[in-house]
Order: sequence, then structure tokens, then C-alpha cells
Amino acid sequence: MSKPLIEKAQKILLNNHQKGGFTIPTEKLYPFQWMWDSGFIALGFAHFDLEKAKSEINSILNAQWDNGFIPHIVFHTKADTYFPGPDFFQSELSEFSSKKFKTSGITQPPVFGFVLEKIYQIVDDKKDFLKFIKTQIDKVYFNHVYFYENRDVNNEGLVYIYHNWESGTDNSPLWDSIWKTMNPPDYKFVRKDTNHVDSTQRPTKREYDHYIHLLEIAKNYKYDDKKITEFSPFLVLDPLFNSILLKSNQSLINLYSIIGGEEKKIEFLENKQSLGINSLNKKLYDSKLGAYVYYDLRNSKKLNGISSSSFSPLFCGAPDERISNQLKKTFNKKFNLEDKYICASFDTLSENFNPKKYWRGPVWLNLNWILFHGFNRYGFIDISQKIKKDSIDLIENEGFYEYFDPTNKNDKNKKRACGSNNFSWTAALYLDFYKRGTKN
Ligand code: 9WN
Repeated sequence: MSKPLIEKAQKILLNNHQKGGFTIPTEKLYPFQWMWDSGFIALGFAHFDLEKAKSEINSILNAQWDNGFIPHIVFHTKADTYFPGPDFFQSELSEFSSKKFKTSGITQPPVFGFVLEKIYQIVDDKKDFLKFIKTQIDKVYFNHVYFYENRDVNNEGLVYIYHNWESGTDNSPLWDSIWKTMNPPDYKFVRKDTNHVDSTQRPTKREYDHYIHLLEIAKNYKYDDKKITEFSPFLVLDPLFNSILLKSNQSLINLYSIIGGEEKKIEFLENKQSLGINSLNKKLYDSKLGAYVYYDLRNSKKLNGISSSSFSPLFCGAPDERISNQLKKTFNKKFNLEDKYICASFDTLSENFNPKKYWRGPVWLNLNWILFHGFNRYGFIDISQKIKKDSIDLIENEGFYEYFDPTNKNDKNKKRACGSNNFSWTAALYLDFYKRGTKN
């Protein structure tokens, strides 16, 4: 293994950090602040510049809507290198939208609960960081209440996403069956992403038509959750999104317990916690596949396919012993293979696996980080250590890319780097892998 690239990782984060106190995922391709990126970015900054970690969290939560919703993009500044931008999203259509910033009208996985707790674990001055937590934690709690009040349609402790971009795993092959139920127009728009990275590594124009169509529907209803629940053709229970919510619930419970005097909030979260874990295991675990799957609420059926998200419930502690052992077997069979880096984002044995295309196969560092903690938590140390080693090797051999081709592991000359370079969460999580060690 080559020399740790700590300084390089720090430099990437500092270069992507903007005057307004927030950090972009990468230059040009993503020139604004993204929600789940900013959580991982804050974790990275916490290892060498705690003030920037705080300001990252503060600036995204500052764009929270009046109903508790947190948008997936905050357009703090102007930039014309990304589509769709603020003029397309028109967040002002919603009566609840932020009056301070233009934002998108969709969200992303709610990482902030666990991010606050993870940072609390590593800081030396816990008293000082607790002071900061007290200024932010109610916003995160309010966001969780928003999800349960607006997106848990069956009162089962599981919340839906209404857009593939809300999942964060944007063009997973799992969405293909939903696209078949839609027939969007052939929209005219100018994409910017393919100006910056190889278009064969990005979604197709037709896939974008679906993404845009879902947004047009939401805009048509002024981002009203009730209408979206009724009319959006995309209404999905996502195991990754829900595992992150559950993990963050637990972190909020832990942090509120340290703060004290917050019994009501703790009680609310604990109820959702047991309900959610129970439903996750009942509704999203598929014993035939030996993995968690997505559930299409609109068409009342499971989306049968295995992706890296299928193992994310290990992160929130949902699986019991039987399920966790089964997950390990499935993981070893499909993802932990001699000739592949861990963890491909989609079932490597499926005909839909594509090693270079966005979320249809490549390795992503944030999923690796989540799975590292998940397998570690269950004592599957051989796997968690391998995930960590593969993550570090990929970065040290290829650079701080957005995603990586996992195939032909033994071919040392193969070019695996995909998407954009100098990617913030890749740098941030490299730092966390190095500096945190194996602690959960
Ligand atoms: C849409 C910023 C984001 C990540 C997502 C990733 C990609 C955006 C896009 O980039 O999505 O949100 O335009 O492709 O899929 O997970 O948060 O890094």
C-alpha cells in the first residue's frame, strides 16, 4: 500500500469548500451543496478542521423548509454548469419552502443524526461539540417528524421516496421496472453533466426524461406531499434510505439522552424505531433472495434485485442473527469475489450489472463506508476489513474519484476511475477510514 494521502484528501476538501461556509461535491459537475454529501463531508472535516464541519452542517440545515423538509440541493450561489438548477426546481412553488435560499424540492437520505453522533465520538472537546449539537439537533428531529408525518403512508415506520434522486443511488437497475410503468414526453432540455464526464458513465437521455417527468408532476402539485402520495408514479420504500433514517433515529436518542430533559422526543423516536425495524424485516427482507429489497408502493410489489443497499440494514442494527447470517452468505456469493473490488453497487451476477455506469455497478465510497460499519457492528470483521482495504486501495491506486469499476481486480493496468475527480465524500471518507480506525 502506498503512503497515506491524508494531505491530498484534506486539500480536496479545502479546495471544494466555498466562501459561504459550505462544500461542493466536486467542481463543475456538482457546483452546489448536496444534502447527504454534506453529512459525509462534515465527517471528513471533523478530523482536521472542526469549524468547517460545523459550518457544513449548519449551512445545509439552515435551508430547512418550514415543514421540516430538507432539500437535496441548496443553491447558495449561481452556477450554470448543472442541470436542473433553481429555475427548473422553482422551490418557491411550495408554501413551506426556504425563504432564505433557492433549493430543490426533493430530499436525500437523512444522514445528519448519525453524522452528529459520529463526530461527537471523535472530538476531544466534547463539551464544546455538545453545545453545537444543541443548536442543530431539533432541526434534525423536526426533519424526522416530517418524514413520519408525511411519508409513512401505512403508519408502519417506513417512509417513501418519490424520486430516484432521493435515493442517492440514482440510476440503479431497480428503477427500470418503474420506468416501464411511465411514458414521459421526449423533453427538450440541455444536460450539463455529460460536458464534464464521460457520457457512457452517466444515465441516458431517456432515463433523464423520467427524472424530469417526476419533478414536473411534483411541481404541478406545488410539492404538496399529499398530492405526491396520491399521484406520483414513483413511490418506493428504500432499504438504504430507511436504514439511514433508523440509524439517525438511534443517534438522536443517544444524543438527547446525553443532553437530558427530552423524554417526549426520545419516546417518539423509540416508538418509530421499534415499528420501523419490525416493518423493515417484515416487508423489505426477502428470504428467498437472502437480502433486503425495495418495495414499490405504487404498484404494491417488491422490486426483486440485489444492490449494495440490500445490506445497509446492518448499519442500523435491524437484522436478527438468522437474517444477518443469511446476508453474509448472499454478500459473499455476489459481492465478495476473488476478482472484484468490494462493493459493486449492483448484483455482479445480474445481466443488468454494468461496472462503469453510475449506480448500475461501480463501487461508491459512501456505500462502502456504511457497509463497513454494518458488517463491523455484527462482528463480521473479515468482511469489514476487506471493505476498508479495498476502499483505500482503490483511492490510492486510482485517485479520489466519484466511483470505481470493481471488475478484474487482478489486472493492475486496468483503469477503474469513473465520474468526476477530486470528489469530496471520497476524500472525506478516506480520512475517516484512516483516522477512526475500526471503532464504530
Ligand atoms: C443528483 C452529488 C450527487 C450525489 C448522488 C449522485 C449524484 C446527482 C446527479 O451526485 O446525483 O442528485 O445529478 O447525478 O448520484 O448520490 O449526492 O454528489
